[in-house]
Amino acid sequence: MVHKKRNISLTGNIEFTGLELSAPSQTAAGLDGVTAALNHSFKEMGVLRSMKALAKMNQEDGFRCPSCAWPVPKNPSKLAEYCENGAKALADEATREYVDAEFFSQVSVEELSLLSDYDLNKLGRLVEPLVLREGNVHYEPISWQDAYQLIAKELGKLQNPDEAIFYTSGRSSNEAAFLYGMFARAFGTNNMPDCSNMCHESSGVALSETLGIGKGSVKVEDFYGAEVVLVVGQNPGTNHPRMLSALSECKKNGGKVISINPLAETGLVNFKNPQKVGDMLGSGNTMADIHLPVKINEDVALAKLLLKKLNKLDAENNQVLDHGFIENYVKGYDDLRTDLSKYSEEELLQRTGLDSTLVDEVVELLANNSKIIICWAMGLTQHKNAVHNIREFVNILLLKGSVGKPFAGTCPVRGHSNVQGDRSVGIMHFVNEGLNNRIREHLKFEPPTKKGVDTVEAIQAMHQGKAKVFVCLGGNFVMAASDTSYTSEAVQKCDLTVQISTKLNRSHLITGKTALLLPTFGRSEKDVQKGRSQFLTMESSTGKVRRSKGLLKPVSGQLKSEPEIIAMLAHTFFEGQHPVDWENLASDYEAIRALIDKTVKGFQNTSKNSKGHGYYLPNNVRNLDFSMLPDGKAQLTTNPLPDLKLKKEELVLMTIRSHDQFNTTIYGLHDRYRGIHNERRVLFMNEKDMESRALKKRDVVNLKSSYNKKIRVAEKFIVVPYAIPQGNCAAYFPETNLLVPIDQFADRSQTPISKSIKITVEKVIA
Ligand SMILES: Nc1nc2c(c(=O)[nH]1)N[C@H]1C(S)=C(S)[C@@H](COP(=O)(O)OP(=O)(O)OC[C@H]3O[C@@H](n4cnc5c(=O)[nH]c(N)nc54)[C@H](O)[C@@H]3O)O[C@H]1N2
Ligand SMILES: Nc1nc2c(c(=O)[nH]1)N[C@H]1C(S)=C(S)[C@@H](COP(=O)(O)OP(=O)(O)OC[C@H]3O[C@@H](n4cnc5c(=O)[nH]c(N)nc54)[C@H](O)[C@@H]3O)O[C@H]1N2
Ligand SMILES: [Mo]
Repeated sequence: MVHKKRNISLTGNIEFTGLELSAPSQTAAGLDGVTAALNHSFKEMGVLRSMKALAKMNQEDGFRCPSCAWPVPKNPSKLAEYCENGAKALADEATREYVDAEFFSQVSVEELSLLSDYDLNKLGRLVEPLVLREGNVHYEPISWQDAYQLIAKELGKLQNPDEAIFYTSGRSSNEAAFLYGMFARAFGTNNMPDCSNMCHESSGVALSETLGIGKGSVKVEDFYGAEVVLVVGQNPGTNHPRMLSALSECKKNGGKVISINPLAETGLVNFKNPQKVGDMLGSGNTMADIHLPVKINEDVALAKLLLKKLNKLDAENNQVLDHGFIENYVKGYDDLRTDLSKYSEEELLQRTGLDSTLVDEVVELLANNSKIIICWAMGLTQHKNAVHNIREFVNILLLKGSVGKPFAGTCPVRGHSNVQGDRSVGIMHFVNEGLNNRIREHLKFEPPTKKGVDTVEAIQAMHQGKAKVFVCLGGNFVMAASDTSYTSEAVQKCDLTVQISTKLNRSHLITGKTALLLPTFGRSEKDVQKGRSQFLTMESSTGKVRRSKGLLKPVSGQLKSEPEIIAMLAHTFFEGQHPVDWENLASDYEAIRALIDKTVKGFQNTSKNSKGHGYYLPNNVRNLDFSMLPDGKAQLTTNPLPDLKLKKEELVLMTIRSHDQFNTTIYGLHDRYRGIHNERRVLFMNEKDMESRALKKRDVVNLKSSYNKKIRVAEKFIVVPYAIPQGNCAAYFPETNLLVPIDQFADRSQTPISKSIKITVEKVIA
């Protein structure tokens, strides 16, 4: 698999790294977690730099953790409000390793592409602006001014503003994302795909149409008094470890936690809170009271089964569902009952693959309690019927009256640390009339009114030659998106690609004809403008806006902040002739926040209110205001069962994260909790499926997907027997993204089907 002109590998050399297996861990975090985190930090950052930075992570006067978007509670642990993976994210960003122009003059992009993603990331930070000129294979230095001019010139050449695409990953601040979104609009396009399109877009669609807001409704404190918390399709022990502290608190107060997941993920089995000395010494807390090992993509069947059983119990005593709530706030109850009557309990149970006594235990908990929170992540959002998955779980909350009151509600657990804020301040490919009106009023320019492209459509537009300039504010687009070969062809057709990034990744090698690499600060670094050190703001998963202020000395004097880069690009492009004074915004973040307050609904006096604990953005669900929805009510919905049309030999593959990665950034080669050491190319399989295919532990297989007669292959994975439902299997992303066809995505949210890919496995004969 190679680039036609530059000879770029999409995978790096595929070599095994020495798999060792152990039994999956019984306990998450605890001392092992702290040791792993500190080892990693000290190695990457040095002891002093690590201690200094870790002491300020998630503290009021410090910076927000660059890892996930889980909120910081009101009274954070004084010393350590972070987790193992937060510490790893910090160490990874604040590493002392770097690649400069000298390095790139010696090593070509073709040679670099032979490295694995793990080795590429290890090379370290980008420290000066670089350009890869057409036909060349070596990046060379370029001044910031010339880089801005080059982008402005290429943008100026376009026939139509929709030939440019502006991608955003979720690590940017509100200030940077706001400027970026406004620049794209001022330039004339809504082509603003973002990582959300591959992530929680399905949640946004499902929640907007049922509850009137695309975000969750709970606050972190709601967990403390919840009676039942469902954790569906989410692996918090690895991806949101601080959430385990909230779940522990919930359990301490008598709440029950139910995990719905094909895998018994470690954090949900047992947890030792690294912030509590007692916990560290003891055996930890059993986290999930009940674990339902549902088959992949059978969550609608399970939710329907729960709804049916709850309805049946309610018919007996009228006390299981909240009829007052349904009467006042909810539309669609009769249709929902009619829908449920079409399915038999046996059929639903059989599809889920679950034991009926476990399901009945969950029904009993749901029947007898109403302070219910449902959390979910990628296990629900990355399927063809993802929007249905989420709507069916919202049905449960609505029938129970479990929204708009304390200790209950929806909790889509966000991924990137500011992915929610980016959307709030205007990163979206669709048109928001209200926002457009406020842009006209306060920014005094005419925003475009035509819908832009999302991630999938962006790739298609580039592939068809309809888009020629591709700018990325962070991220690793080529590796994160589906259909790696197709996506890389698409990006390589562009005239210019621009990456505003912290660390080296494969999207810096798979580029347009000309490519720019613009290095920027990480979260933890000090941002000084006009002699004053600045803060930025971010929004957590629960809708709270808070400050973030870095403290470490930047890895290089040549870095610029994201807001400065975007503002100076806009200033260069418009040559100072635009109603927005971009040049001034480059160094005056207070002025950016003042514009956000005026233009973005819900933001108020952000410079001041973001201090300390920060402030919550308005949320209609918390006030039981559904006036924006049909009949002014929350909507129950009916959602058909999915049909993957599996062939007999096919398995359903979910592509998941190991414990040692942040999305496409690979920190290490272990997945400690699942008992995998020193290897990423593994395929988790049910032993019966191995048997029926005559496969043994450690056999090497190729994974093949076949959609619309096209066969895609991911080579060389080592088979590992694992407790996973029959017919299901799992492997890590991004190595498996080349199996997902570009046109296989969720209905309406267009999120790639990364959690239900139909594959066959074929033994590689050595
Ligand atoms: N350390 C670390 N933290 C992260 C990230 C990271 O890569 N590393 N990524 C961040 C980002 S951007 C995001 S979006 C989040 C992702 O957080 P998660 O969604 O927890 O991440 P995944 O590894 O994709 O895990 C999906 C989980 O869903 C389960 N699952 C898969 N398919 C199904 C299904 O059909 N039904 C059910 N019920 N379960 C299913 C899998 O077994 C797995 O436990 O984490 C964020 N935080
Ligand atoms: N098969 C499969 N594919 C998936 C998923 C899956 O579960 N399975 N998950 C999807 C999900 S949920 C997501 S969110 C996407 C992630 O897609 P992206 O957000 O595009 O990818 P990341 O790997 O998070 O991006 C990492 C890069 O961001 C840059 N970076 C890090 N910090 C900063 C910063 O502060 N500023 C700037 N400017 N750059 C920074 C670094 O250069 C780093 O290499 O992937 C999606 N792809
Ligand atoms: Mo994500």
